[in-house]
Amino acid sequence: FIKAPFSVSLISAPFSGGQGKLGTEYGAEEMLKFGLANQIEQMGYVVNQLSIEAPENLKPLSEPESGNIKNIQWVSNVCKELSSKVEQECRARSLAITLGGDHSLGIGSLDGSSKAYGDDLCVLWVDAHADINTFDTTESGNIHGCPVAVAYRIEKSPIFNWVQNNLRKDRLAYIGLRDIDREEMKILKDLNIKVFTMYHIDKYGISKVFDMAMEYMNPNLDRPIHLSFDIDCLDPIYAPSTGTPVRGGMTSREGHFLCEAISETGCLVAIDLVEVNPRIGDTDSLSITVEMGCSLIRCAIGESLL
Ligand code: B3U
Ligand code: MN
Ligand code: MN
Repeated sequence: FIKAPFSVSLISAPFSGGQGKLGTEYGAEEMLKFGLANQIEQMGYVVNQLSIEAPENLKPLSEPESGNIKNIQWVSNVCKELSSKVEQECRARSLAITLGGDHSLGIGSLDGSSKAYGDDLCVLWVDAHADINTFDTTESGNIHGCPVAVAYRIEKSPIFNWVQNNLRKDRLAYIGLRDIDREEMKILKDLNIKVFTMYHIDKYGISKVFDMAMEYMNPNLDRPIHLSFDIDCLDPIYAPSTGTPVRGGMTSREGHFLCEAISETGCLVAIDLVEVNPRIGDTDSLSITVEMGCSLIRCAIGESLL
């Protein structure tokens, strides 16, 4: 793939049906209200602002029988819509930034970027959680705990038949994990997926962890990277307004370092910034979290690099 100067596409995805708490659907709106588009323009980028079709319009009249899985058809419809938007922006050689919304959207954004870039695509999934439950293993029934399994076709539900299977598990790495379900642990081990937990960050430091992730999936830094950033990878001190906070997370600097390091590779082609929930916590929590989300995005596209 050709590394080239990018324009930036901000794709609003105001959807929260991948989990049970209302509020995440306002994440994108709050980041835009904080001035994200203007901030990115100030950096010298051309910014295209778009939005997926309103999720309410994509809601099926009824959901198929699906055990405890919540909103399965709705999530599928919304992700399919997001996939086409992300693919379109990637094909136009624009950096596709999906502003969530909950992390079930990752099914759509990964499908879109991988359709545009093919199986060269490398994915960094930065999260407190592994999000790799299948519809059989999930206890919560929340699809935001399953997007990796769906996108990589570990979960083969016919509802998600439209998901193209060209993502390679050997070009996937996790960073920041600290809340992994027992069944997820088994999947990660069986499929030999590369995982850097908080333990590895503590042991080696974030810089070495990033280098090891690149050495594993992108040793010559010549493959495109999709960064799927769940704000709950950070310690709740730095990102309190999120649905499933887990203590003992990454610091603000560790999060920013990761984004800066990715920016420095010149390989970044897509970002998801998900799980900001403006309805959780007070106004201080909200502004801390929203500002953090915007700041991380700016760093990932080169704000603090000379
Ligand atoms: N693994 C649990 C919890 C969880 C996953 N992602 C989030 N929470 N944000 C589940 O529901 O699958
Ligand atoms: Mn998470
Ligand atoms: Mn997640």
